[in-house]
Amino acid sequence: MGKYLGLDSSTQSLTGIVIDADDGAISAEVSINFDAHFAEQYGVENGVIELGDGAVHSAPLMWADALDLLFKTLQAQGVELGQIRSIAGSGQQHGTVYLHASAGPTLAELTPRRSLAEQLEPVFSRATAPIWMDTSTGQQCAQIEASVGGREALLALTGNAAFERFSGPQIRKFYQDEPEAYARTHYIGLVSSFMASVLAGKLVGVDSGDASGTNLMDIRSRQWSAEALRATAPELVEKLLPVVPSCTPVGAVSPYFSARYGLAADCTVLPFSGDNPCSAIGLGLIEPGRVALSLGTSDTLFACMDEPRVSRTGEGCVFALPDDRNYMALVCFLNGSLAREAVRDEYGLDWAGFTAALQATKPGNGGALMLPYFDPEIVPKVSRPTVIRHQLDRTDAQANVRAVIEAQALSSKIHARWMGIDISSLYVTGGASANRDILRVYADVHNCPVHQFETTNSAALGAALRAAQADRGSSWQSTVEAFTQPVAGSTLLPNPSAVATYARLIDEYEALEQNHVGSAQS
Ligand code: ADP
Ligand code: XUL
Repeated sequence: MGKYLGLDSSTQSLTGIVIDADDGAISAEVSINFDAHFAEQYGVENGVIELGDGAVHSAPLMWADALDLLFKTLQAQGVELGQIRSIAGSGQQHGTVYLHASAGPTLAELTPRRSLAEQLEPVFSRATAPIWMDTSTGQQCAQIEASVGGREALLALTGNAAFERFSGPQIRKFYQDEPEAYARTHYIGLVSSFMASVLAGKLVGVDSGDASGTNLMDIRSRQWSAEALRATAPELVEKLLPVVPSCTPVGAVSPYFSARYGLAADCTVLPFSGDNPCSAIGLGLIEPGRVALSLGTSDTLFACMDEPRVSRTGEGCVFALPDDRNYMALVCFLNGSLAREAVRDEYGLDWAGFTAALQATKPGNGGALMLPYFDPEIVPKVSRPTVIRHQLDRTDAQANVRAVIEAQALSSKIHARWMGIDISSLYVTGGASANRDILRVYADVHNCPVHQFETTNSAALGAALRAAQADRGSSWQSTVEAFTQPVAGSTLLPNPSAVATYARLIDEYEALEQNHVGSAQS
């Protein structure tokens, strides 16, 4: 029997997926929505607590509470939890959890007679945890970069520029704002390592996949960097456990879960990792060259890399892949569906009308271009809404539809160059990936086959696949194969004449972007 559980502790919910690695099938899937169950008790809305001035936190005790509810729900659905051989997990990246010295002993002595929430309540030295949506640490980012010798130096060391949501700047802010509470903190973990600690009944270190989202890890050695720690806060090394390898189990599940939910006493726990690194595994990005594109509210492009190339302009992030071998690159374009919907709505179209407009227009759009920053953009960095129409008549609905899609596809090619990857195929997911006329433009711009990929919870699936790979000692290829196949018959091949058109157009688009983006940044 090869059953494995993957958990994903995300912003709004905790999801569990059970896979059967022998059958290549998902056998159970449960999601606990935080607002639906805990809004009043923990004061969350959309899973988070807005504290003003850009500070966005959540409640770590709520995540533990949700873990009880998830196992209870799986049990009620008749899932035979005793058959699960190993559990791995994924967490929203960057969020930090602050614990007292009592955390270790409390975790080791959990009694199945009382809930996790009842027992864990006293272990937090900070009741709330800043999460990835927090933008309150601009000053700390500047201080950390300056202290290690500038942005280039931090990039070389950690693979990433200082980002406000990253754990290091968040820890520094806590140390500066609440020095006494910082001093009382015995252990600092991430969302991922906190959840793994609860499950394993002992403090578990951060894995290298999630540690690469902290501005604290040496991206090459995959260990904390003494220099980055020094630049962040005093005595930090004593508050962090060493970075752990992603693929080595940390031990068996806590007896709490065996007694309460019937998990096998020898069911192992793997370190948890970040949600994006786990998603990369869940989308089958285990070899360089294969690239995934998620066309959701925002658009995200991620890829597997065999070495940690960095984005000098701070456009993208680099994370260690939780296979203890490769790396992943991630670029997030804020104006994804937001921009597509803005154009759709401006011309009173529905998606069928939007698609018809794409079909009625030709690749290259007769030279008409758009810069589609309907909202401030992350990549390229644009601080205020900026929509530029170049040789594009605003009253021409069809040309505007093609222009927004061509802009997004060209931009995805331009801003993926730093990854140094020859993109040989694109695996596309997310709501807008249902639209094959949009995908056709991506196939032609990137000159590679585009495959549709059907998955909703790639992070939880990736975590379950990590558990399976570690337990079976199987190759990554054979582990992910059955679970990461594109939708049958979905492949779109590039059209040579359109490929040639876009190869000419891309320089013009890039020049337009460079002309306008500089002035839109201030
Ligand atoms: P997220 O997970 O980021 O909330 P989804 O991946 O579920 O988003 O994508 C939802 C989006 O997909 C919708 O906001 C909508 O704009 C887009 N979408 C759905 N169907 C189509 C379609 N046929 N063509 C283009 N976009 C679509
Ligand atoms: C990535 C990031 C988010 C979180 C939330 O850098 O901040 O994707 O991981 O899921």
